[in-house]
Amino acid sequence: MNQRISDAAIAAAPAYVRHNRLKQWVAEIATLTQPERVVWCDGSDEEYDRLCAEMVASGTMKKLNPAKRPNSYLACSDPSDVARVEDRTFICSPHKDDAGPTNNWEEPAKMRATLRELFTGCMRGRTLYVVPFSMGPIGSPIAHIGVELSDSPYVAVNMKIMTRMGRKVLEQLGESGDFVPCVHSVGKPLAAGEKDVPWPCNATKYICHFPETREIWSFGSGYGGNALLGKKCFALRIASNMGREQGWLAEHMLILGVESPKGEKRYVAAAFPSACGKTNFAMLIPPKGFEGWKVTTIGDDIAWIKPGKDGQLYAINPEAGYFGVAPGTSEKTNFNAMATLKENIIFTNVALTEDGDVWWEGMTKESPARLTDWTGQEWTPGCGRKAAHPNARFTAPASQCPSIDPAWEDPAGVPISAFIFGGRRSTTVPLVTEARDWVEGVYMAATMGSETTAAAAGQQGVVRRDPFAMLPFCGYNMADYFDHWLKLGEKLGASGARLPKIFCVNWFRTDENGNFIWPGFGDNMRVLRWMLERIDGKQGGVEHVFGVTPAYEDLAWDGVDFSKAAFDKITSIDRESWLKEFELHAELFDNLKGRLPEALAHKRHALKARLAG
Ligand code: SAT
Ligand code: MN
Repeated sequence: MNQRISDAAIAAAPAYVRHNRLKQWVAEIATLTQPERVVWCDGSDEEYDRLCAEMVASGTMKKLNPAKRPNSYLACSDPSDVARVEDRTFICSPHKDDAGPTNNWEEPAKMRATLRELFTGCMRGRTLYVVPFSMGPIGSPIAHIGVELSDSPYVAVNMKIMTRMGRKVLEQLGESGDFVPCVHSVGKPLAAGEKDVPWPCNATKYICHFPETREIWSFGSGYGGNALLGKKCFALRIASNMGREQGWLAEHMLILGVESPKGEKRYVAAAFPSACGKTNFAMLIPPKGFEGWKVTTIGDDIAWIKPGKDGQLYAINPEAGYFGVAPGTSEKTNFNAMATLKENIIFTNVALTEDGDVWWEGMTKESPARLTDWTGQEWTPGCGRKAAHPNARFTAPASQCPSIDPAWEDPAGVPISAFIFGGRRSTTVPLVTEARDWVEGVYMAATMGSETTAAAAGQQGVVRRDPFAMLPFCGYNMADYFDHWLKLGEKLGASGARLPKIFCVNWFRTDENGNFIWPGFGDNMRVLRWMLERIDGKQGGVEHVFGVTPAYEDLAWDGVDFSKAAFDKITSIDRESWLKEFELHAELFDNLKGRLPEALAHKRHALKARLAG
């Protein structure tokens, strides 16, 4: 019987699959998981249409009204499977210290035994999809390949949008190319004749990474980063390990281009925690008063950054689509995203309108009079429930974005002039601060804090340290990660290359009534412009305790009424709050002690002394 499954898995491989090790591995996993059949995905539109049609027939997805939202679907998940599960995410490095105190760790052999048990027969009654994917333009020296074996057709179709997926990847892989093996199961085998549920999943969940062998195993969830393994699991947790070994960076960053009216173009990369508006920032439309300025999008979530021959850092977006937060997205907050969402979209956990379109909180000022909410219940405006889940998402092809940068598929990547780090902080952290040097910038990024959001299961709105917005995504010891950043800066600096400038921002400060002070969205352009002018040495700034900040006059205020009083409020540095903040930095550092780079401990002392002084 097992031999039969293994033979069938190999027999199912199309003739263009020439990679024997890959075929062997697929056969092995098929033997372990015992699927009904094995399908090798070619990534074609026909295949996508067929899988979607099958999911419509099985009740996993609804086809939206083609007159309103052509070629688009709505999937609603099980209410228990709506976000990343950080407490079920494991880094299984040989030594606990290599995962570090900010990751869950399990001994590789022990975790393998657990997984072997869970995966045995876990695909019974289902199809195993072989999903080959490239993170980054196929053939780019910055790109890397993975193969996900999944029993979820929802995963297969999402991977077609989110990555370069299918036949062309296997052709690139050839007979012996390297790939990251990713195994995924929703963890709900079907007995003979058992009827499936619309969103199969399992209460037991494991999202496991083996940095040493660069493998990913995910069990029990069909949602987002738990299941689309190219994203957080590969492009951040495994790739951060690869980057550390090979001298590059895998970061939780958007990448955007800015062109001035004079035609000068620069690219910046910006890190914010999940669901803090990265997609909005990446697709920013310059506000009134910025005529002639242009912002273009390379990526909205992840950046792979490698040093070029000239010592400069070049970045690609390893993804090919956006898995963006729907609630709060509107023509006002993100016009380009709304334009991107017109057709060919998979929506997850948003509400369905009576005419077969989608809706979510914040999409329009007035909510429709009647909806079917994400749980399938009838919904009316006063009913007291949200129509869309707060972590509802859209999966959209990047190529449909009106602000897409012409170089977004350039295999060489784009040169990065600045790194921006931002948390969600209602207090304490000023609008923008420029680090005076690389070490100071690394310190700022390392000590970033943020209020938690619905992207992860658990409590929302509590401040936690989220270094580099990588807390849930760094695949090794966070202290070693800081060290990697410091060393890379040192090395590039020594080679004479001009390092990107580092800035820290906070769009989220609130007033006494809890309202945001900074308008955000398009107005972030004002801050962005100041940064670019600083890079070119054309702009003033005021030095304060931990960096350089613009004076009111340094920002361009054309087209907006933002008073000096409001500016002072949003840029103020409260001594008491900062003394407390430095204590929180100390707590983080203490947690990482042993491996924490000395330069950061020194920096903390120096900054604190300056504040006290
Ligand atoms: O990890 S997800 O891809 O589900 C979304 C996120 O956290 O940014
Ligand atoms: Mn993210």
